[in-house]
Amino acid sequence: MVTRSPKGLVTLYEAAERLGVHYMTVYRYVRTGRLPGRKVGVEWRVDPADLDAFAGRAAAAGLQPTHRTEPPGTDRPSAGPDGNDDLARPRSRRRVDHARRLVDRLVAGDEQGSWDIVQNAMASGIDATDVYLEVVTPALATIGDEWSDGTISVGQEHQASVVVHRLIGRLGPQFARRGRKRGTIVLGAPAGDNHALPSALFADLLRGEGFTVIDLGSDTPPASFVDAALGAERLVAVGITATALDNEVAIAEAITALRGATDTTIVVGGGAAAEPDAERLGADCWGGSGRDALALFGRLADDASRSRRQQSRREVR
Ligand code: B12
Repeated sequence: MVTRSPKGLVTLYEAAERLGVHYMTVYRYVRTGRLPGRKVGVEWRVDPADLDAFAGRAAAAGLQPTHRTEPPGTDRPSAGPDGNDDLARPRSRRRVDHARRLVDRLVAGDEQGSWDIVQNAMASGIDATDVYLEVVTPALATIGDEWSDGTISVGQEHQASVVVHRLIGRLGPQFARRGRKRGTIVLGAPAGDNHALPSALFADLLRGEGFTVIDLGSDTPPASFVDAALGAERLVAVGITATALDNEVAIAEAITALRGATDTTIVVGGGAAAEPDAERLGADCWGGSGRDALALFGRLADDASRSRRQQSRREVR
């Protein structure tokens, strides 16, 4: 059954079906910008015209993918239009679909099996950041889709979430950086949002970029955002992680409380928010997710340290 949004956009599942590649391959095309995608809520959708253009480029490059016949989960290689993807590689160099394998182990609640997949991915040269962004995040997106279409149960989704928390616990030390920190980021999900994994994972990515992170986790009361911001050393920004839909009132309340007590920069990000939402709710900006969000916090830290330097020069004069 193909799920269409009102504008005729198609899901990543249908895009994968049409291209004859694995779901995870299409997800990667979209996340890396090779295939234009739009977020509807927290799910990606693709315009069929973009899909046709993409398939045309693949055909022109002599890499027209064949139709998929294997069930999901097999390690079928995939093709891309840039001549630099899996079908173009010799068999020995084909990339194992770590994300799909991880889905299977997570849904089974198998921590050791999940950890083995993470370790295999790292042994094959994927660093901890890419394990989060290219393996764990797409695996969770698949689990969300499978929960949504009834393929897996709520219990399996919960079990998978618990295992991911434990994977994050094990991977966390990989993101420790020595030396002077770039400043502090306060992160948390707004009140009523029970998703703790997005900020936990993003906190590690920020730590890997040299930040101190105070992660308040899920369901954070506005006053706790304020307390954390006021107590933070060299605060760069407060990031509000929005994953649950229809939770705008809580996001706005957190922003209002922060505005009343601090002059910090407030960034909204995560799967349930989009740029116009963030601005409408009173945030300074929308941060997106993944590498774009990391780059944004990097720019904010650079701006903050520039203005601190200017301030101290003014004080000297
Ligand atoms: C795990 C999970 C849960 C777990 C959460 C467990 C936990 N401890 O976190 C539980 C089971 C509790 C849960 C509950 C619900 N969930 Co849920 N959940 C998920 C799932 C599978 C994974 C979420 C996740 O961790 N993703 C991994 C993170 C790393 O991915 P990400 O969000 O893209 O992460 C990036 C950004 O968040 C960014 N980032 C993080 N913080 C910040 C901060 C700033 C400022 C910036 C700039 C960026 C940034 O960095 C990350 C890395 O790039 C998603 C599926 C999905 N597509 O994500 C559904 C999903 C989010 N849930 C969904 C739903 C519907 C629910 C429930 C309403 C279900 C229900 N009926 O009870 C409840 C909501 C409860 C509530 N009030 O919050 C829907 C959301 C609605 C939609 N269709 O858009 C999804 C998309 C599933 C689906 N496909 O339908 N869920």
